Amino acid sequence: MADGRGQQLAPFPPFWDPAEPDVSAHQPEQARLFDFSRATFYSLINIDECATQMHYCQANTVCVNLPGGHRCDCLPGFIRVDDFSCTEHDECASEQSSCDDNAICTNTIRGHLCTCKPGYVGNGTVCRAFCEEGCRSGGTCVAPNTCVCPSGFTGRLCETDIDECAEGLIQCQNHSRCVNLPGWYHCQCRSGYHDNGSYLLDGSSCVDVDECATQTHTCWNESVCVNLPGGYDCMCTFGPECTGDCPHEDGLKRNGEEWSLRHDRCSICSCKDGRVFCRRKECDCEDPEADLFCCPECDSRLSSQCLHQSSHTLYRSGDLWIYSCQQCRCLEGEVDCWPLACPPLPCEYTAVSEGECCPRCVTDPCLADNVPYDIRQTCQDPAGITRLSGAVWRSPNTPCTVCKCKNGSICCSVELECLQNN
Ligand SMILES: [Ca+2]
Ligand SMILES: [Ca+2]
Repeated sequence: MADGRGQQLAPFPPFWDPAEPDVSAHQPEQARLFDFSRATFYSLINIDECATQMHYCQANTVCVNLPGGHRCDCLPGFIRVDDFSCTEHDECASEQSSCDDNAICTNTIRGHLCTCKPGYVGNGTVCRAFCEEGCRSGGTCVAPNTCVCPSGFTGRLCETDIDECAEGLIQCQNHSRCVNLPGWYHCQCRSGYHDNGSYLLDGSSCVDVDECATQTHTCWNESVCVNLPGGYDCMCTFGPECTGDCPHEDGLKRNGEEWSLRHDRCSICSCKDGRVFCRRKECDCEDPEADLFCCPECDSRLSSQCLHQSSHTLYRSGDLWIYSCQQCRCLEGEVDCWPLACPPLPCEYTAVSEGECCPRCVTDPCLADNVPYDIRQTCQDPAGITRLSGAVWRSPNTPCTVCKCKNGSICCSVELECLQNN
């Protein structure tokens, strides 16, 4: 038969038609005569399938005739594969198969088959977990539809940056403030402070700017600059200029006077003892007269909200977020974006990781993506050939390995696609 089952060797002879139930009702003896099974039929006529070559026994078996059918017994020392065949060895049971841990092993004659389990893809020898929507931000697909995210990212597909600043995961030292970046964060020196050159991650390398020594102060004539942590002071003790008044915008502001800047109506400045202090006007959202231009966070009008570029998140006027390596801001219903400011790096080699926007320091020049090729720095490959900086070559022994000379360092990588095709 088409399905190869040994028990169904020939169609049942058409001498009993179940569509005629009246046969048994009116002629019971005749019905009883026909009421026997197929097996009984074959045992009665006693066909020897083994002798007549009507059996389906295959490799490494011996056909055994039975009343009403036959059986395929394994030859001594052989192991069953299925009803009709046996093999000398079961690699699947003895764990000698070449199947991946995530493959199903099927024993066959003279070998075995490896098929990747559902949710995994590959040739059976190598099965890799498959994530239908992929993993973002450099995440790794470790199990079907399961991503493991690199540090700094979260979410089902690793699509969400962890805001280390908002979640209080890190503490920036006093003289710095936390700035969130995709994949990480950085502690930026507060105004009046600058980095001493060691660029420590927690901001503890932020030191006071000496405005007096660097001549960046604005002390007037006879007043004396005095450096202070995070700022400076102008001391005027002697002379006709020591009125405490402040020269400002081509005029003179009196000591204690307050005013708004001509080009920035959101600021408020004051003169105190010869020094000008400017700050943003404070916003009181309870005040119905609040200037919404200066205080966008007080703007609750629907028309002032913005829709995030890639999601259904609504932002209020004044809100900030990061999108596509840009800092974006919602202002009265309009989204304004500008490139993200990246922290300065004190190192020679840097690289931008997948999903991130700013480069980070790396020690290995092979991992760096900022190597300026210096033609004087050559490499000697294992065969003794001198390669120029920037040169790319394949090793004759391992053709799937591609090497590159990066400023004196040989950087090799294996091409996975090449390995799979060879
Ligand atoms: Ca972050
Ligand atoms: Ca200072």
